[in-house]
Amino acid sequence: MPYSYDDQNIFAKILRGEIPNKTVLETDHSLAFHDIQPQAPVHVLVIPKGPYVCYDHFAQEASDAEILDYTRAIGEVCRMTGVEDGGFRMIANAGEAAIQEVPHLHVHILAGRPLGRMLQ
Ligand code: IU
Repeated sequence: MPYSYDDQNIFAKILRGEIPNKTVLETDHSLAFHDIQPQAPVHVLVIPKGPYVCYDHFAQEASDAEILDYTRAIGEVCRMTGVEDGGFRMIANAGEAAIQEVPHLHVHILAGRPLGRMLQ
């Protein structure tokens, strides 16, 4: 399925420096920042810098360097936020069924409280 990327989405504006963010980590191909409406004591979003709508789009079209960088950035944020001791949850919503609000791939990292047994 071909994906079409909207470069006016809010994360594209953050990446262009048009909107501020609370950065946790920046690498060559990835940016991690605090969610503006945190759902847990730790709620960080990790995004690739490239124009990818969702994980499927990213996996199909990103370079090996981007995929390696993004994967490692997510892991590093897990360590930096100190969430490994108590555990954490990673979520990436895609499309309407998952109620993806921002059409730029983002992984949520949630931690710091009991997160329940099941995804809602
Ligand atoms: P979703 O998976 O697309 O539903 O998540 C989008 C997230 O982006 C959500 O948790 C918002 O609070 C968050 N967010 C943000 O951090 N900064 C913004 O300017 C906007 C949304 I709009």
